[in-house]
Amino acid sequence: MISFRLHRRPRGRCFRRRLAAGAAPLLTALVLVTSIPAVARASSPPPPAAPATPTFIIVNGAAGDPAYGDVFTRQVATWEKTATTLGARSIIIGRDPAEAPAAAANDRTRLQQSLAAESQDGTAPLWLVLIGHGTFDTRSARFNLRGDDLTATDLASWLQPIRRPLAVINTASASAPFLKALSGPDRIVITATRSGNEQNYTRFGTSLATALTDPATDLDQDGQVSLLEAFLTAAANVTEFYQSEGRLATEHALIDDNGDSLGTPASWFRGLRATRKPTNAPATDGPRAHQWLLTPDTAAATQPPEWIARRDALEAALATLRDQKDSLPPADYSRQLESTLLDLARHYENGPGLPDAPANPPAPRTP
Ligand SMILES: [Ca+2]
Ligand SMILES: [Ca+2]
Repeated sequence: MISFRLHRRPRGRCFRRRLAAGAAPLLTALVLVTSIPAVARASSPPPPAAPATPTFIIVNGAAGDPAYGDVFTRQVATWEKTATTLGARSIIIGRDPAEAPAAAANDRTRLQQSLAAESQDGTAPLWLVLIGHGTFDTRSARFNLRGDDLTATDLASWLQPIRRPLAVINTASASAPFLKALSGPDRIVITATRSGNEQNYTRFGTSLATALTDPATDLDQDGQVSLLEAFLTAAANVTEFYQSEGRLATEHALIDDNGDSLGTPASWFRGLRATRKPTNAPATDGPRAHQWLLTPDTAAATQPPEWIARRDALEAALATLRDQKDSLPPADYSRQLESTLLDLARHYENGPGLPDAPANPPAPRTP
């Protein structure tokens, strides 16, 4: 049984190991902790740490050509294995033979029914992974299924009641309109393309599945692979493919994890932090997706919920402060940054069971 809160980064263990090894003073801890990515929506209180089981709904889209069928089937198998590793429940749609009893209802209906059967509330993450082809007719984006296709509007309607943490990953061509349609609070949406007009076959899906099991995907080398790291690694590999082939890239993946309906391409990231945000976006994308782990968070699983909640709140305060950097007087920003980092450093240094006052993380001040 794995809860969403336990799917967090094992910063405590890594950080304390660093401190113990070097007997570093607090200032060193402050420097080290600056590498800790933070939470996207600092204003949101951390959800309760009650145990819960995530669900992966993995959709094997219509292949068209049998060669694509093999490609899609391999991706589905990799995602299914990831779900198993996380202790999650997995539901596969579209893989069974079309004549099988389970496929008597078409795949679109099965997806609708599967989503309707999911708990709408709680802290257990719901993952929806779409693997296949997509199309766009200048008005409506579709994900191709056996039988009736799935439109972005369909999916938005079916997901509307879902208040659980939700990640939708659409690896198909012409998938970008799904991001705008599905974006919302506590949701991560990843698409293989930046517009509906990118309708060529996408390599992002294969690249993402490969990234799930590639040790190099652990970009910050903390022993865990996050959804953000997988997105960035997959997108980078797609870019490298087109460059090495001397071809114009026909796909540009996007991620949105702050609910503003605006996606951020991988090329806007330096390391794990986005250095740009879309015009009028309230915050950068990425920190939230870095908290969704694709490998078990064994370190966090051993920490008391109170310790994890405190860590998350401090990271949230840090993320908010970073987003306010350009609007704060430099001296104020530096002072608040130092205070927050020191609190976080004390928290990691003390570990569970020891207080690290102040009891509440400092709320970044507005200018
Ligand atoms: Ca990592
Ligand atoms: Ca966004």
